[in-house]
Amino acid sequence: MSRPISQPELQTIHDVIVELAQRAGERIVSAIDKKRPDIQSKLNSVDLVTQSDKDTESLISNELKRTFPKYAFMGEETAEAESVNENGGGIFIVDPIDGTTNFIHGFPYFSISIGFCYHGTPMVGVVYNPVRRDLYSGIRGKGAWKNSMPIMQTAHPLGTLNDSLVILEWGAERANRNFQIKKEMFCAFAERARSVRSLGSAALNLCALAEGVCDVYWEGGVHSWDVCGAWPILLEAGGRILHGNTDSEARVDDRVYLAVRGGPNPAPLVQEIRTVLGHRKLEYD
Ligand code: LIP
Repeated sequence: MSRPISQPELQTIHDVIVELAQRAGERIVSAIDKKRPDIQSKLNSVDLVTQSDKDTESLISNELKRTFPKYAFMGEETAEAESVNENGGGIFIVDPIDGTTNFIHGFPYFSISIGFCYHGTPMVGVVYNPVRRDLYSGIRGKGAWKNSMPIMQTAHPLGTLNDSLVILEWGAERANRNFQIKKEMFCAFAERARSVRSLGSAALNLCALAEGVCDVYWEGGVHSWDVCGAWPILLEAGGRILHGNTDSEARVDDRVYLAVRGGPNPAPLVQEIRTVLGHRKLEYD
């Protein structure tokens, strides 16, 4: 059995990645000011990457490998396979720009997301929106913060879907069974919820739940780098992240998530969403 990781070590990791996310953010914002980003497509025409994504990942990976050589690194732009439990130890999981499409369009909802997983569990996370200069962070067992102020769990109970603001994302698929399910669920939520949002950054969506400004997030197809940085933030703010297809607590690489904000009495809302989902299951390799 390897040793548990100590709170002082988690705090050190937190402080380093906060500083790094802010430094990366300044670079990304200065790239916006200079020119339209250089865009390339990955899986298809809606799955995009820019030179800023690559440069930012390289800055973050160089710094983390230099500062914490004993821990592994996985980033969206360089990962060859998704593995969150590297050698059974610690791994940094990074999305250099979560919300690349928003970044390309200048829509100010994208973030640098840096998470640290230990034995497959997200323990520390930072999500930084460099346009709004909103910095969210969390350490498991210690708390979550926005711009250095503690994020307090709301006392406002979760209600029904009818009382809820729901986030559903479209991802990078446009013509398969998963996309069909997302279309059906968009309509189902639109009919039943107070309203539906699709904002384009999984990391910031989970932070919106942590702050209590949205109630539900449902998405499939994202990866551990999209969610790992925000994971400890939402859990420390009292929220829950469940597998999107089953009743179990989610693992960071499940790729299908149903998350709810903190607050008393989440079970009836989760049950209502499960009933609306019915037989629909999003499937990813
Ligand atoms: C994005 C996610 C978003 C999802 C997009 C994309 P990226 O991350 O955060 O929720 O719907 O397809 O994966 O690719 O901008 O880092």
